Amino acid sequence: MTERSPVIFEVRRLLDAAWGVFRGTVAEHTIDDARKRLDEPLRVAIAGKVKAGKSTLLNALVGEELAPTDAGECTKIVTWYRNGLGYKVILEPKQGPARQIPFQRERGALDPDLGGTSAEDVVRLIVEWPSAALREMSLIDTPGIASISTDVSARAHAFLTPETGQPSDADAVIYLMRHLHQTDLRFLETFRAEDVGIDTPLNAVAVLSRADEVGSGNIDALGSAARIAERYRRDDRIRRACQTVVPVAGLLAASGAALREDEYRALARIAAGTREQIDELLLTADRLARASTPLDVLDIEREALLERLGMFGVRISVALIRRGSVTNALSLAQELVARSGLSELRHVLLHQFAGRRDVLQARSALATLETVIRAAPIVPAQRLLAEAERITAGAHEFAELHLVSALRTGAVKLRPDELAAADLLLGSTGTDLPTRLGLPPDADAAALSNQLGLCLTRWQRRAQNPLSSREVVEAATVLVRTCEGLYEQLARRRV
Ligand SMILES: Nc1nc2c(ncn2[C@@H]2O[C@H](COP(=O)(O)OP(=O)(O)OP(=O)(O)O)[C@@H](O)[C@H]2O)c(=O)[nH]1
Ligand SMILES: [Mg+2]
Repeated sequence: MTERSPVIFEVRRLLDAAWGVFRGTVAEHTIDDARKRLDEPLRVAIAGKVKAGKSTLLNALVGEELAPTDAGECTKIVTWYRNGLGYKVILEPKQGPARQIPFQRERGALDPDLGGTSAEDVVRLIVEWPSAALREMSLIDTPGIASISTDVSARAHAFLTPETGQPSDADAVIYLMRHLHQTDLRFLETFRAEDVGIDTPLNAVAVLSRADEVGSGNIDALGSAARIAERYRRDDRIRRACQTVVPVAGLLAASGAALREDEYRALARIAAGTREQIDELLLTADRLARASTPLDVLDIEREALLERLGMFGVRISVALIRRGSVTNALSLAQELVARSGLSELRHVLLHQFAGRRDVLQARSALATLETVIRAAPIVPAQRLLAEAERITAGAHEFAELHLVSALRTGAVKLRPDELAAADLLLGSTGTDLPTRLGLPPDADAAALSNQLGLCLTRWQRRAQNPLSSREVVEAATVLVRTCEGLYEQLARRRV
C-alpha cells in the first residue's frame, strides 16, 4: 500500500466528526459510505455518446471481455466493475433492497439476469470480479449520453453530473468522443464544475475513441488520429475541461489481446493472396464480408474477422503478416495491442488518476459532506463546513488543482514558456518526480536535484519580483511549495 497524503487523514478526521454530528439521522449512511470510500480504489467512470466504444474500452482496460457491447438491456444501465474476491453481480433497484443476481457469460461478455426488472427500475449493477486492473481503480460503464432514448441518456447524466445537488459518485472520468462536438464539450465542462467548489480539469481525460476508424480505417488511420488528438490537446476549450486527449482503438486492444489461432490462420490465408486479390477484397467492409474471392476464406470467417477487428484491424493484420513482421496469433496480438494506444492511455490513468488518488478522493468526500451539511443547516454542521473550507484552502494538493485550472483558463497571466513549465511541474503530464521536472524516468539523483534547484529559483524569483501581479505571486508561491515537496520526495528516494 502506498503512503497516503496528509489531506486524506484530515478528511477522515472531519468525516469522523461529521458522523458524530449526523448519527441517527438520514445522513448517517451517506457519511459512513464517504468514509469507506476513502479506502477503496479510485472510481473512474467511462462516459461518452452512444456507441462511442465505452464498453469495448472498459474490456480492454480490464483485459477481459466483461461489459456487453451489443444493444441489450444491460448497456442502458450504469454498471460498476470492482475488484472482488469472487465473481458476483448485484442489482440495486430503485425500490427495495439490493440483491445478488445470476449471470451467464454470452460470447465472453456478462449477461446478467435482471429477473424481470426493467432497466428503468435499476439504479445500478455492481459486478465484483477478481482482477488486478480493477484493484488499481474501479471502472464504471455508463449508458450513452445524448442517445436517442432520452431516458437512457438522462440516467447517464444523472449519474455523472447530478442535478439534484448530489455530488457525482465518480472521482474521475474517461470521456470518449469520436469527434469534438458541442455536446462533448458541454458534458466535460459540467463534470468539471458541477461537483464541488474545487473546479479542476485534472479529473477528466478525453479519449479520441475508435481511432482506427478515422479516415475510413485506411492504413494510416492511427497516425491521423494521433494528429487530431494533438490538435485537440492544444484547443483551449479542451485544455480547460480535461487534462489531455489520447487516441485509442479500443477494439484493437480488446480483440487483439484475445486473438485466437484460428483467426490468425484465416488472416494468413488472406495474406497469402496476390496484392491485387487482397486489395480488391479489403477495399470496403462490404466487400470483405460479402464479395466472392478466389482467396481461401469463407464469408462467415471474413464477417467474424470484421466484427472482431474492424476494417483497419484486418488491413493492418494482413499487412503485418505479409511483411513477415508477425508469424503467429501471439505476435500479431502483441502488435495490435501495441498500436491500439491502450498502453498510452494506461500510463495516463496511472499517473494522472491513480497518482492523484488522494486529492481526488478527498475532493469527492468534501463534496459529499458539503451536500449533507447544506441539507441540514444546524450549528454543529456549520462548524464542520468551516473545517472543510479550511482543508480545501490549506492543503497544498488543492492549491495545485486550483492553479492548474487557473493557468488553463487564463486567470493567471504567465509567459508561454512559464505556463508550460508550471503545467509540467504541477504534474499535468505525470505526477512522478522526473516527469514533473521534464527529465527522463531514469534520471539520477544529481540531475533531479540540479533541475529542481533551477525550478525553485525560477519560481522564488517570480514570487519576489515586485513587477509580478498578485495572481502571479500567488501562483509562484504555490509552485515554490511544490518544489519544496519534491525536495522531500528526493530526500526520501536517497534513503
Ligand atoms: N472499429 C472499431 N469499432 C469499435 C471500437 N470500439 C467499439 N467499436 C464497435 O462499436 C460498437 C459499439 O461499441 P461499444 O463498446 O458497445 O460502445 P458503447 O459506447 O459502450 O455503446 P453504448 O453502451 O450502446 O452507448 C461495437 O460494435 C464495437 O465493436 C474501436 O475502437 N474500433
Ligand atoms: Mg456500452
